[in-house]
Amino acid sequence: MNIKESEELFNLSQQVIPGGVNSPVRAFRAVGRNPLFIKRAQGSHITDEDDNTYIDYVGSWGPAILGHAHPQVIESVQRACRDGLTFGAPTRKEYLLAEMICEAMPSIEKVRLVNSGTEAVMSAIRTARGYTGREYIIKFKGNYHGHSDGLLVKAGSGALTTTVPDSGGVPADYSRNTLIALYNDRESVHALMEQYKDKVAAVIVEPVAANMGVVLPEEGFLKFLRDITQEYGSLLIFDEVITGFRLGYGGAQEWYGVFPDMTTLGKIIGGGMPLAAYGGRKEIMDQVSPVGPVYQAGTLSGNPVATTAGIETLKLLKAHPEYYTQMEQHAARLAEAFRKFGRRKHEKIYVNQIASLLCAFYTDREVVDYDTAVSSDVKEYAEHFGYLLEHGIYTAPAQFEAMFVSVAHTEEDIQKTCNIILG
Ligand code: KE4
Repeated sequence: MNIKESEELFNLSQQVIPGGVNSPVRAFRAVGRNPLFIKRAQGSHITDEDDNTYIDYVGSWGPAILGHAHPQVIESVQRACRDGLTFGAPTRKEYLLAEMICEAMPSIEKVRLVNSGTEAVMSAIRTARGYTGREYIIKFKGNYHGHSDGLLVKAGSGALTTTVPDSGGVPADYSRNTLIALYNDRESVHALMEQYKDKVAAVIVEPVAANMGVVLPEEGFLKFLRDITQEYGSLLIFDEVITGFRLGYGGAQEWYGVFPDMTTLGKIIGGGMPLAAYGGRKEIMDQVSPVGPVYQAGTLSGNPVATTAGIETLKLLKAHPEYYTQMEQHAARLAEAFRKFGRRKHEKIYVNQIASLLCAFYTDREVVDYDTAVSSDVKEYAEHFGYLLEHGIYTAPAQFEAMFVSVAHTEEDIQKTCNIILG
């Protein structure tokens, strides 16, 4: 596979950008290769600087649910650009997109548009603390909510519950108010709530975990979180940056019928442009400036070009519920191909799949939480990743991510991918 241009660009890029990338996972370090530099994407395919083309199952980590460069989205964005890129003033489109989000997820009565999932989660947590007057946040081991200081934490060496920073540059004190529970482990949540009682502002959870690979909530786990937060007067925050409009038009909260107090969104709602959001009940969101005392702001928040891409994307998803059925069927076929590969080669493979999200873990254990997810053999993953890439299939360059199927993946793409998975 000729990747000369990518190699050259990678050498140059590392001189002026840390690791040659603007987000660590893109560096391909987890799969022991140098990254490909992508120059174009169309539908279900991406093309690198050496004109190698791949069937893309990363989809920019979720936003490209319609496939890349959907003509209706592109045309509307081009038109919007001609009216100016940014005004720093309220626009009709911010209202329209906010209205669409509230209509899709009734638990969201008011929503604030921001620029990234990190910013959405950071702001949601600040709002939860402002609304409750409490300081502690409970998150789950293996859940990722962006890179704000208070969330880059790991279990402290002593008690499981307290945390220490999990990144350079984060003062120890910043992790003091972040507690860690175990995904799908009700007792770990109950113990924390009992210990911290009326000091917990919120529990934040990925309703379907997609940052330790894909791990599904066990039967009743989300309902348990809904009940226990209500019991202790804490807020429940669903981080739906990945699952929002991905599992279905109403996200994980519609899929599971569990409705949080606050929701964070990103990726799909920007249609590929930098746009994210946090929202919830009116009395919570009215804590946010300029109405309430919780400050949050942003020069490009609700940007007219980004909101155009988001509106067009959501319009297409809403008008075509059949898209979700198609994506789920295609994802199920890919999951079965990975399982068949596992059985045939006596490899250890365990696959989790829900809607258009899936992940193959190279382990013989059932992957139901963080510990079973990390039992996966990351070398096996890297090896299969390399085989797939060299045969034109672009999957996540790290085990603890997800595969994303889009509307643009055709029957032919799926069949070809299954054949290559099976080798
Ligand atoms: P961003 O700040 O990257 O827009 O969103 C942070 C975030 C928040 N919540 C969830 C559930 C997320 O998955 C993310 C970001 N997802 C990663 C993929 N695992 C983005 C890819 C990357 O970091 O380059």
